[in-house]
Amino acid sequence: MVKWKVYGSVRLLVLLVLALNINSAFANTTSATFTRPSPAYKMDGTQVSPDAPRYENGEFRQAVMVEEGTTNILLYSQKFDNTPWVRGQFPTITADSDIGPDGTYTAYTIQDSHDFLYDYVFQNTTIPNDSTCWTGLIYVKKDNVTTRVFGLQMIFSGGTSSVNTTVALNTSTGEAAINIGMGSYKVDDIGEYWRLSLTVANNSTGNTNAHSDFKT
Ligand SMILES: [Ca+2]
Repeated sequence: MVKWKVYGSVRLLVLLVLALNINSAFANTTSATFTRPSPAYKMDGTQVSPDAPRYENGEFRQAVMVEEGTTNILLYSQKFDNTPWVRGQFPTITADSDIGPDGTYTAYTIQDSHDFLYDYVFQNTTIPNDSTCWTGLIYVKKDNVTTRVFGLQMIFSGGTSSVNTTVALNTSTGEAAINIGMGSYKVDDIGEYWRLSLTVANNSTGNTNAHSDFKT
């Protein structure tokens, strides 16, 4: 296993994704309707109620965000001290210890406890045996630490050919790179946070367990 040297803590707010229910519709030429059966999140992590459109800054001021339907399959995706989440190497987790990207005091602090071992938090989820692309998304607070490498990882296993991908993020500069496996990633600058997402395809070889983790 690759060993990353890490100091300090990482503050983050995770919204792990996976999803469905496409649901935006514009009715006719004289009036438009918008429906969405579940809550959604703006770029800054603010939750928006069902059937309420999300407005983001676009090229010509505010615009309605329309995306493909998604469903978050992770449980307690902003509460890392709840049962579905498991700690590896036992990092210290402190709930509601900083301001999150949505302005609420709900960010968790993950305190790294080993310089030369990963400290990680993960959750396992069942996924279908197909070639669906899955996206993990996490908000990580910016800092000036240049020695830390933060990782977001997805492992699909249980079949004859597992998938294992990690994207590493420099929390100081926002630079990122895939350092294990194959996939695509994106980093958005959201005020005090980096919004890091990783998209990885399953491979129809029998993998039905999705391990999602973040680590330092
Ligand atoms: Ca560590």
